[in-house]
Amino acid sequence: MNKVVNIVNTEHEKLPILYSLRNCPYAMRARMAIFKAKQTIQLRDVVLSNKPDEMIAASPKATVPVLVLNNGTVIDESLEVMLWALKETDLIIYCRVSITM
Ligand SMILES: N[C@@H](CCC(=O)N[C@@H](CS)C(=O)NCC(=O)O)C(=O)O
Repeated sequence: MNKVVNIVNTEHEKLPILYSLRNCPYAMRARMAIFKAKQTIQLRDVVLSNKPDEMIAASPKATVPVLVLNNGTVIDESLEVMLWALKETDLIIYCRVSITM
């Protein structure tokens, strides 16, 4: 199971932030990969008509999903978020197969 983050302590502040949108298929595939890979992130659901300034600063193209890592790296393509999530798991093999087909 993915770790449940207690938002009362400050541990969550060290986690990558995923700006997401519940009914966006690109954000869905990013979240599914993160879930399957058991990665722990802070999930920030956005409203497209009122995108957070921090998200636009991180990724001026302002589409979701956007993943901001602790080291400041920004991943703003859903496929790249999937590859980041799955890279430490056996699931990456299936991802590579489907990309090269
Ligand atoms: N190429 C992007 C496409 C993402 C995308 O187009 N997301 C839509 C929502 S499903 C979006 O953020 N649109 C911005 C807007 O409508 O303002 C990816 O795969 O990450």
